[in-house]
Amino acid sequence: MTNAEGEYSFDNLPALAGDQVYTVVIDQAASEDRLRPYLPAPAHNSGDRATDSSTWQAETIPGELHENADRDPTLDFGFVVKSYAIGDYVWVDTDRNGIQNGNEPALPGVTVELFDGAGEPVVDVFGNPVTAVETDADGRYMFDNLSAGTYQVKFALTAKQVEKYTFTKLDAGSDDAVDSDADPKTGWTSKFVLDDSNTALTPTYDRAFDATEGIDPTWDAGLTLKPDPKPDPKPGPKPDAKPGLNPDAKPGLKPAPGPSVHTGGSALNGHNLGWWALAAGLLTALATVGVAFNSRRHDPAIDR
Ligand SMILES: [Ca+2]
Ligand SMILES: [Ca+2]
Ligand SMILES: [Ca+2]
Repeated sequence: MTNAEGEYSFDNLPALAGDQVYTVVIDQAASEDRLRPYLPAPAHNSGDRATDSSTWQAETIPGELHENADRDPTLDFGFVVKSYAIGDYVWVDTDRNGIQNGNEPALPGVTVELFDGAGEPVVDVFGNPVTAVETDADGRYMFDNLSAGTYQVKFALTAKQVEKYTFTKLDAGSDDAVDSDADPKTGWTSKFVLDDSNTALTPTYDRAFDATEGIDPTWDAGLTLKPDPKPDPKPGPKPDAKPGLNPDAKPGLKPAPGPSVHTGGSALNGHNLGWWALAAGLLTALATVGVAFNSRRHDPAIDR
């Protein structure tokens, strides 16, 4: 077993002859727990055996280790920590069903933060602090190069966004890929684990990432528009809507059936209902025309 410094050696081996080599192999089964967070480092043919890395097994150089006390300290194995990515979408849930429907727009400019299971900031596999990101023009965000562990995402709305939006319903339906994961009260997701047990991880994604173990793209937030905060101060009929119009004409689409028009056998009686419909439309669109028209309608001369 490697010691605390990662060193190992096999001592007191018989000298080799000719092109014989010794082969060192990592016992992957016996080392399963220890190696679980790791992958072999990339093969690197630098030509410097002293500093390069072999993958799972390494051999001595043919023709060497022939003399007493010969030693080959160049059989090394580098590992990289497995890495993970998460994402990926913030959208406007127009129909408020909590599901990402195809016709619903993405929401750019939403701040997304990543924390560990204790709600503390995290660092990536390179030791760099993981800072907040904003959803892009497609409503997408991603955190890449994360180490295994427990995480939480927070969708943090600005004061302006809070005025306009509220989070849609949580965990609607049965497909994590198209639901919303932000707690409507806090904007935080539930805690989730990135490691070999995460079944949402996929290597197939429409954007590039570096994580060795894939991306879990199921951490999303849907937002719905808040109702207009300023209700109509004058609900119901608006008697002053079109000042100047004859009250008979105000309803717009239906000209008031003034008795003077329909009685007395004037020329207007010969007009059909289609004409009236056309006149009504003009009343609505052009108030001044409506006024003129009404004043004619009530011309006593025509009435008779
Ligand atoms: Ca080496
Ligand atoms: Ca929807
Ligand atoms: Ca989701």
